[in-house]
Amino acid sequence: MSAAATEGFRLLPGRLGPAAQAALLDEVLAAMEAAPPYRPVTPGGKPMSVEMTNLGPLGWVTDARGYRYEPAHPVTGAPWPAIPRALLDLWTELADPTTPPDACLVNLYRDGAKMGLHQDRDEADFAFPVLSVSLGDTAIFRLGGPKRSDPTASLRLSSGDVCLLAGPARLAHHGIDRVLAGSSRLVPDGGRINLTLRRAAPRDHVAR
Ligand code: MD3
Ligand code: FE
Repeated sequence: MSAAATEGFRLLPGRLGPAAQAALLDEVLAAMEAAPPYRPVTPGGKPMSVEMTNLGPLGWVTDARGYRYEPAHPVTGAPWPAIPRALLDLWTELADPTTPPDACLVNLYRDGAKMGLHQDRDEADFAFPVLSVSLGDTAIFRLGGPKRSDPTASLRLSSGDVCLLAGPARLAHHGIDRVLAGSSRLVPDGGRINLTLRRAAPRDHVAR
């Protein structure tokens, strides 16, 4: 991995044990009943292969109008479900002890889904880290640097792994090359769920 990408990147393998993974998955699956995963369309008009939903006051969406954070599900119009306590506690411990996250993007990778190399830059303040939790099948994750042309490294993200992106790593390019189908039995009907906790609004913004 390049030095630029490594600075501020922390992988905590198996940070959640089997019982914590199962308990968190139960909560996320219940939330997904209220806020069903859907296939977002890029501003360029291409449906993504990853299905998405969100938890928390704000959720990341994309459509013909662009990338942004919205307070409601674009299909149902309902507010996003709450972020599970276990995730809020993880953020307080690892990301920021005082400012809570206001968005949790839920990425559902079923057969063949992947995510191209990109940066996360739709948030107001990049000083806040992004915290990721992986559940289910193992992903082949690609991490580069601040420039698209920077060298990249390939890493595995397995169920229970937690990943913190802070400092220079916060603006690193990254993506999911593929998911190893059948590598975990956690997710019903197979696949992978990735949860990314973010602070989308400025530090002083009060969610309502
Ligand atoms: C590195 N998700 O939702 S999580 C995304 O596994 C996203 O679903 C991937 O990229 C997934 O935007 C990767 C790990 C991750 C998340 C955010 C990052 C890595 C990151 C932000 C900056 C750099
Ligand atoms: Fe990302």
